[in-house]
Amino acid sequence: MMRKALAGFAAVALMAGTAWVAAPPFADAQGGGTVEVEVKYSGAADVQTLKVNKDTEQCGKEAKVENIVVGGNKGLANAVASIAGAKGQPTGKKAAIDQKGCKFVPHVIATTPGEVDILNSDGILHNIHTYSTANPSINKAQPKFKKTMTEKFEKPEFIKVTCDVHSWMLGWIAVMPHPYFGVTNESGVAKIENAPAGKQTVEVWHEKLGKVTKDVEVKPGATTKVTVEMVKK
Ligand SMILES: [Cu+2]
Repeated sequence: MMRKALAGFAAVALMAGTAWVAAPPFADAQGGGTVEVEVKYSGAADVQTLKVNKDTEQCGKEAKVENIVVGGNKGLANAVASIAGAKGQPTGKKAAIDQKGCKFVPHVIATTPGEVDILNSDGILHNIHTYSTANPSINKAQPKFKKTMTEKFEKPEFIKVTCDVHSWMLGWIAVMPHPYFGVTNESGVAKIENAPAGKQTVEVWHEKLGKVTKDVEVKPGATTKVTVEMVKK
């Protein structure tokens, strides 16, 4: 089923003449396993609270800047876990990030190269501004009537997203080179589905804490758990 869907996607990509034609063959998903990555951080959380003096009806009177979010059991949220150096086709799913309450929701999204929908649930003026090197950077207004803007991110990269109207707004779009990734939830857990079996290296990225790797043996058809500690740089 999955393979068929991916084959269909590849055919569409072929017709569209996109770069995916040159991508290596899809790794055999039937032999894949799940990796459950628990990311821990022993340091203190870093969430700044700022006073808001504009658009308070939608934004509220206070904004939180979520630099380091630590949940119960020292779980680190908003980290991207992936299989380092893996090869694979794009997910074929369009990712989305919303602007809601003058916050990017979720704070971090991860996707494979392609289109991303940038939503404006607030119904006020926002201004998307991305900071990237591999992809062209975007700096454009999203007026209140514009519910969705679709942007293309073709190259793997961790892209910082801000809003020039609301200085505290900060989010990340992780464009990953393959589909074997997950973003940690508020408990610090990310699931990587269908990861290629065998000896692999899990790489964890966090916007403030950088990157950490850990070796793991992925068992086909089973869930392998791994705990990764991040430390302050
Ligand atoms: Cu904004």
